[in-house]
Amino acid sequence: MMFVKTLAIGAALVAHAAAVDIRIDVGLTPLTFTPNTTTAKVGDYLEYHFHTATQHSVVAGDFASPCTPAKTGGFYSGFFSTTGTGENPNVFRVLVNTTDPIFFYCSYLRHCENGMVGVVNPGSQTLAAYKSSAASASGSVSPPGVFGGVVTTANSSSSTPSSSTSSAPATSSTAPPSAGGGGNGAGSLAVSFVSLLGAVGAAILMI
Ligand SMILES: [Cu+2]
Repeated sequence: MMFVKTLAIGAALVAHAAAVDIRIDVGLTPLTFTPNTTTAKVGDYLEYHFHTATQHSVVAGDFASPCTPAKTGGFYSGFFSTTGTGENPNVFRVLVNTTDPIFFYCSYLRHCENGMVGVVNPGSQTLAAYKSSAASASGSVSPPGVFGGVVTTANSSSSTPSSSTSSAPATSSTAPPSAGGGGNGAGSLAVSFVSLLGAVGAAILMI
């Protein structure tokens, strides 16, 4: 009964922990989103990290009309650049509220037409198809102002994913020794149980 209760609590914890921050690097290599294809659940956050002194942005678009903003919903980060080293201290965070495909592009100059596009939860509409029709788009449109997400410091959110990815293995590598210690405890318990059985056996034999 207690075991079942523990399982239920464990499952609840897992369900809570399920929403994740999905890091997408912008301009890490020229005219790219990395990754440019990803999957996300409702409740996850897309977190765009901007690189390079060249300006970039991210705009949610419609599959049918590449390099122009989504007609409903969507988001726009505004333009970001860096001093040339590292990433911009600010990130753009977008709460995912659908499992439908979300196409997005960079609206700076001809970056979209030149293939700086990405997608979350692609379906039958592929990124390759979006990219190829973007190549012949007549221009790239930036919405009038930032919307659909939050510009925030990367401090908490960017260093957490990177340090948690690097510290997570450390945590799990420290976990086995302590589990091993527990194992040893269980082992000595087992040994004493076996010796107890032996003693009982001996006692039986002696009768
Ligand atoms: Cu760009």
